[in-house]
Amino acid sequence: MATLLERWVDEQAALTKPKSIYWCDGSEAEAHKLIEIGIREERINGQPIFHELNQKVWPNAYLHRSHPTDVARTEHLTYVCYPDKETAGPNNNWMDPEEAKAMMRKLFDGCMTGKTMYVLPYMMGSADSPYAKACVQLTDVSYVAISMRIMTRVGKFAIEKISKDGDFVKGLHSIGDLDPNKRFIMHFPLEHLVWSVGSGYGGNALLGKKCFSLRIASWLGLKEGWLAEHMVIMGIQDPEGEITYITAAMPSACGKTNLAMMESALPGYKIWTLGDDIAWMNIGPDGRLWAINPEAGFFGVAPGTSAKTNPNMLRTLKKNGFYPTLFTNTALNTDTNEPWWEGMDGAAPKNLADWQGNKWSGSLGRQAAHPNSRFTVSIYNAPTLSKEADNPKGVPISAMIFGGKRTALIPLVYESLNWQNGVFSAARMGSETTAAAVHQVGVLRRDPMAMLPFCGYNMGDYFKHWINLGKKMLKPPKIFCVNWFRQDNLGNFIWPGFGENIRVLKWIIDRAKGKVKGRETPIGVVPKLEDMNLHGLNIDKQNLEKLFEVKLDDWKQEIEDVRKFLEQFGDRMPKEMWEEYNTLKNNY
Ligand code: GTP
Ligand code: SPV
Ligand code: MN
Repeated sequence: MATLLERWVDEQAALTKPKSIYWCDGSEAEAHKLIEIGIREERINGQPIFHELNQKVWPNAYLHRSHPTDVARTEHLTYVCYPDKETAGPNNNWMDPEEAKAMMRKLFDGCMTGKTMYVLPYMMGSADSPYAKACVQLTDVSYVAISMRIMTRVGKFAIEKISKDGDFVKGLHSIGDLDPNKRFIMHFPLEHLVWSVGSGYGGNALLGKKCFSLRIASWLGLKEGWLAEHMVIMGIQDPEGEITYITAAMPSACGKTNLAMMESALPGYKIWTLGDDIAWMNIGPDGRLWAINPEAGFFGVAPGTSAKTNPNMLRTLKKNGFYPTLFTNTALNTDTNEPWWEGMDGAAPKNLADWQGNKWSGSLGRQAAHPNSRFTVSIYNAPTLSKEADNPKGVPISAMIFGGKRTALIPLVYESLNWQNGVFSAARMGSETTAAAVHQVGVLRRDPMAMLPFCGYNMGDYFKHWINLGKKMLKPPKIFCVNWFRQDNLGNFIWPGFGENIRVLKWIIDRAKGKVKGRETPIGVVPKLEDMNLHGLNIDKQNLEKLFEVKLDDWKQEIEDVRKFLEQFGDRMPKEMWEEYNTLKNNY
């Protein structure tokens, strides 16, 4: 008799009408087979799906060029569907579930004709973790199938878990005809279901990532008492050998991956990586907050990645690991058959093909690699991988960091006064937009907890959930805000960033352990300069002061902007947020 899973797959096949169905098992042989199919058979826009790169320098690595209109998440085409609009909140596009399904069914009808449907049974979280979830994604593109095999744990164990639990998270994906007018990413949180059509790009198409592990999981977290967050998980080892675990939330393309894999510029300190994008956090039996990374790979921004900024990532990308490594929309050095992007070491090679495969002339200031070009690589390739990365219980979190891209106003680092005050600091966070989504880049927008595009329900309820969880924890993590991106009068970043960020992390763990005092300001505690290790940095006094200044006049407009943002949530906004708002306002 057909299982629940088989029945569901059959139903989707009846709708999408593929020529064949292929059940993925996660094996190494399968990876080779899928890559071969992507090189020799499947086409997007008439182009092969994969191009084999120089295997001597980049073992097991392949270049993928997407359709030129399909290069980033499309937030305006992303919906959450509940029977009532209020539950989705002003932070989401909303559609009635029945209406959405009727529309999507038409787009899915026969969309896999002549194609293979790949069935990917996978786990988010290591299979033996009580916090892990079993899922299945269906897709009609080998690129998506290979990417899911890198980013999640694909294998039979997921099928076993599904038959034990009788439940799984369902994802149906088709690249469709790539018409941007027929591109939709639809979430049905009440049914643990995602339907995505018309895009093959990362967060639109790898449904285990933003769609499930944030939008649907945040809803499950609200119902079940946990948090699904857009956060790095990392361990910071100090010179005494003690490891402190922290998480850090930053909007897309604002520095998470670089932080998670940082090579410390301070001797004696070492970073251990557990995750670079998503954290699921539960209150453990000891009353502390414990975090697991549901993912198993990195889908990282290529431009700016170099031996200077992120040597550990280059080691990761060049390692000959179990899984293939993919580059998407980078440029190609046509002499050496190696990937290339802006901000890689050295000058641009003489003969480059741009991200669309055309000869690059370097003229008109056009970039050779797409600004949102990315790599997909297994976390198990990382030399910084924490030995706790697969611990089913996760790691206990001592501090949480929230950071955005702010060229002015926000200090390098400050600490909130307590949990409630910290939740407010995170909720009023703003950041300048990046190329990770399709929209105008460099515009300041409010992005609470770096979750604006990913919170799968009304953010008023989300803030309340954060406040409530704080009350349930015996020892809530300390909350900090950071900003690596403050600029001087000439528009240069003041702070060197990358490996030097360890200086800020050191202050953070020193504070978490109660080792240093700070200076109180209306927004929280900033470091006293003498407590920051700044040896060997070349920042002039005026700029140094700017990094830590909290000027009353400058904050007026920010506070006004925050009020407007919070007001959108009406009476769903918890009173604690307004208490904090009024305290901040009255301090100015
Ligand atoms: P997503 O994968 O979209 O979630 O991005 P992310 O938050 O992981 O950002 P990532 O670490 O990939 O960095 C994005 C861009 O910011 C890259 O071009 C980096 O080179 C740059 N960047 C990262 N850290 C720093 C820093 O400390 N200082 C400066 N100036 N730039 C940074
Ligand atoms: C992000 O945009 O935050 C990413 C890339 O991590 S994506 O998978 O497209 O969401
Ligand atoms: Mn991200």
